[in-house]
Amino acid sequence: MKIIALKMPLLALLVIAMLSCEKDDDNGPDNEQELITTISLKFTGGGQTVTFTAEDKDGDGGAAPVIQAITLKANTDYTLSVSFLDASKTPTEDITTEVKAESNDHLVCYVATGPMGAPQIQDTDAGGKPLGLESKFKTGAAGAGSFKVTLKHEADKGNANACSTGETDAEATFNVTYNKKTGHGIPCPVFILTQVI
Ligand SMILES: [Ca+2]
Repeated sequence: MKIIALKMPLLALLVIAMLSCEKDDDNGPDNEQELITTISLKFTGGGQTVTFTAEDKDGDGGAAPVIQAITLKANTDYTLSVSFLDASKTPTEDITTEVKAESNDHLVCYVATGPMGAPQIQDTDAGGKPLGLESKFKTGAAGAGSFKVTLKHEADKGNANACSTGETDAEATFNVTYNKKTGHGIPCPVFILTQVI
């Protein structure tokens, strides 16, 4: 999972400002930095709503991110709502609001492997182009796969490979299990640790 500051230009300006000012009594850059520590995925379908998160509270380095394993029902229509949070603050700050406010500069990209259809983006930015905070998809047969979520900044939405452009604000890859509708309930989520790239 990759976690970096949401506003790199702001950080760069802060650094320049600090270098050019000998006396700076203002708050340090930590108070200005916007971090995304957490990607939260809310799936609604098959008569239930389930939420899974990928979280790295101390950002790059330090403690490894904790990425929950996703469990969904096979052959089921789902809607997906994704949120980006900064859980290093108390209370947790919802960065999704900022993503929406600067919707033209953001694009959420998804890569699914295994029996899961590619999510179809349902929402648009201020310019009518895809945003990706809301999407829907249909799961296939029972099985397993992975699901990568990436928040891109200043991607070229006119590019056929828009998700290959721009900068990455946050990214995580979840393991996904698709269960048959057996009526025996769903297994408890399995927590795994992955190393920061
Ligand atoms: Ca970390």
